[in-house]
Amino acid sequence: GTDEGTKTFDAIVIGAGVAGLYQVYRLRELGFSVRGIEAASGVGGTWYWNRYPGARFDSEAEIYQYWFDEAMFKNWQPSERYPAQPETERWLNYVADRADLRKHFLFDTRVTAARYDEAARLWTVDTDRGERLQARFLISCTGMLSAPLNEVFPGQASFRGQIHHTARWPKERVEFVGKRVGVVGTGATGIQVIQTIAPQVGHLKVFLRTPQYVIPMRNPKYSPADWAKQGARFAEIRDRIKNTFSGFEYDFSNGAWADLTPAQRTEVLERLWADGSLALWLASFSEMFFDEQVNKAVSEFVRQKMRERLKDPVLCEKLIPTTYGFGTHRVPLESQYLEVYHQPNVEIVDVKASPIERIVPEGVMTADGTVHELDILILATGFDAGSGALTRIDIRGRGGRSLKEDWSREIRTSMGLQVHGYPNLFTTGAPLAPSAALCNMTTCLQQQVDWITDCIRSMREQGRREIEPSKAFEDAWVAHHDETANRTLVVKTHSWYMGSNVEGKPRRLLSYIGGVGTYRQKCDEVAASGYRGFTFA
Ligand code: NA7
Repeated sequence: GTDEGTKTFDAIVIGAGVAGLYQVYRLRELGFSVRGIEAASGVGGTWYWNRYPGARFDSEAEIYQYWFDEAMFKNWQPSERYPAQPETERWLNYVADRADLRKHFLFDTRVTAARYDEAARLWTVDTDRGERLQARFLISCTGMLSAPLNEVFPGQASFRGQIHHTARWPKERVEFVGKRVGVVGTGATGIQVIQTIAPQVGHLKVFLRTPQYVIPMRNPKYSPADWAKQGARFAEIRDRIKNTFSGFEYDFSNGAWADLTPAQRTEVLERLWADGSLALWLASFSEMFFDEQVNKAVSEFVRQKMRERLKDPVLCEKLIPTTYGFGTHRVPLESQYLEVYHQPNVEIVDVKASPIERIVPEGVMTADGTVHELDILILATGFDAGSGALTRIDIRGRGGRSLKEDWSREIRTSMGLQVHGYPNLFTTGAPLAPSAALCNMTTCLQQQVDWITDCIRSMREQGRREIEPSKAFEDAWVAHHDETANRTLVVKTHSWYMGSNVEGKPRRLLSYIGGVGTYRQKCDEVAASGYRGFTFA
């Protein structure tokens, strides 16, 4: 069934980010032929594209790691607890070189379409460079937050200055000194940009719609001695993060909220606040996610911390959230973000009261008719999360069915690993698995890649050529996912977690919220049962 001149592989992996690199490594180790395809010019995925000023992760360097090579871990010296994008991009290049992974990838090549041939049981993949490749298995390592929302406003093309979405930041240096700069968006990304460029710009306008609960990051430098200590804990860290709620080292271990006195609760919150990590969110009190009263109390604790820094009641009014609870969407760590608003050259434009209507040659026009004149406009407007990276490829499964069409009605997967109707397609970072929303990404992505790799290996052992989750299995996973999600307050808050940041996107919590450890167990049980719920050919 192969066309003349079409190259055929055991597997095609889309993406050379954290997941794609590891997926290629694992399959090659087992002797499978693999072709990786990457739209960027280099490896890194998220850490290739997100070059905006201030980009960094909120996972500790010792957990944002691979676990397949202990010496690789030990020989990389992170400079600090939360390294910035350039260092993380360098790290992924170090990994790619050390494991000799680059040669398996086509770079500067975007997958445009993928079609499953039911008779041949092969995927045919087309690229924007006109290549056509075939493989038994297609594995998407396309990232959860990689399809940027960069065409947000009418008139963008008419803008006379520079306009940059944070996830499409140019490699060339952008000069801010003396410039009139506007930032749209105050999610985790916008906050990092704002706090980083505010000291350089001439004038900064923050187009603010929804304020955030923020936690000050504590980001100490890591000396070689510090890293040697982490290296000595390699196996301990690796094993620990597999089973926590969020794939971080810390976990809920402060006792039940109801059992503690108010003073004891405050003691816990103060201690985790001082840690300057996401522990206050992901390892304080799990009741915060379910119980309105607990959530209210923790939210008020965070608000009070913000008030103490902001001082000015007008700023408090604008920058402290009141319409949703702490932790019901992504909590960003920040460094002097709130203090930025004390600078005389920083101005808040309330676009809740008066939304952005269009971009004009001079800048941003809001509904009240004001034109905000700018030299540089930064769109920190986020992503079509979870589903977007896949629906931007024309993926066709059984009977020519289209993933884009299917997901325009309802976003469904089987444990985020496969989709009914799309045999031999495996997905990582996909909807309905734990991911960026509530997981340290390296933890979750390696677990998914390991599961996929074990599945493909077991198919080879058994002489099976096709795998697909049954409709019943998928229904059951979706039901379990929804039931878990709907017990939480997360589903009541507007954000990309729910798909509500994209017009017309069907609502569903995109990340599984039953816990990383629980999810792993469920995946392992399916494998141990001989993949019950999946059909083979
Ligand atoms: P987010 O978290 O989706 O944030 C996008 C921001 O852009 C958010 O503040 C939005 O306000 C704002 N936005 C989007 N469209 C508009 C319009 N039309 N007008 C005004 N404001 C707008 O994206 P990030 O890139 O910050 O973070 C994504 C994830 O990447 C993050 O959670 C980390 O896990 C890594 P809104 O809240 O919708 O009112």
